[in-house]
Amino acid sequence: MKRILLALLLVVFAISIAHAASKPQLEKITFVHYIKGSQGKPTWDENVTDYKLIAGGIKWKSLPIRYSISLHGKPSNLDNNFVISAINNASETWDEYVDANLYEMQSITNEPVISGDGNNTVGWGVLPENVIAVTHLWYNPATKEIVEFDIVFNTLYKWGNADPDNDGIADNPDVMDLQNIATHEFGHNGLDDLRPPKDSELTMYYKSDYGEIKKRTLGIGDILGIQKLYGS
Ligand SMILES: [Ca+2]
Ligand SMILES: [Ca+2]
Ligand SMILES: [Ca+2]
Ligand SMILES: [Zn+2]
Repeated sequence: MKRILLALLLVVFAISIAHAASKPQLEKITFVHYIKGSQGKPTWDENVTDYKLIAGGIKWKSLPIRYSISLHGKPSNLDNNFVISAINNASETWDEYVDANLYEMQSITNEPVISGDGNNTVGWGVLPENVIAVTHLWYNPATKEIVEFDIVFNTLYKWGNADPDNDGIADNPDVMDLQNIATHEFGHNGLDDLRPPKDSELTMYYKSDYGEIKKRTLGIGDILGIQKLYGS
């Protein structure tokens, strides 16, 4: 009798293990990017070495991270070529600092961004008015593997190119710079927001504003963080 019971227990145990293995319990995390309130002049620079990993170091385990750009809900003032190049410039900015090919654009789509559909998509959607953009991640907490990311830019903002001549000096103070915000959001594939005021010049600082372009280029902390995850 005891032996039968033990055998039965073992079977139940084996089934529950098989079940857990076939259906990983994924978790979702969302990063919200806020518009800045009025602030004094920053006294820090992008040599700050801070970075913060997410949930103990979740990351992509197979590279490159392939993504699609969605033109669904794209503001009508933006032409497709500008959108595609601004977003690809943003992802490639991270690529430059790791040996591996980190990001690769896969396709252009007219489907909306959907979190949880298994596709990595970058596009537009309606968000609360103090939110510039969000990044949604899905990851497996057991393996620390990120399995999906999506970026949503808020359609309520006036998007554009704040530095059309690309000389590092903003010329259009009244547009939300697409490449600037996209660079920050791509960083969330392993890097968390930084909130201390001394991190305000880094790409992973949690707030931005109209006319800002400083997040287009990585600071020291951003570089150390991405290399910690994906190698130098
Ligand atoms: Ca690449
Ligand atoms: Ca998705
Ligand atoms: Ca300029
Ligand atoms: Zn963020």
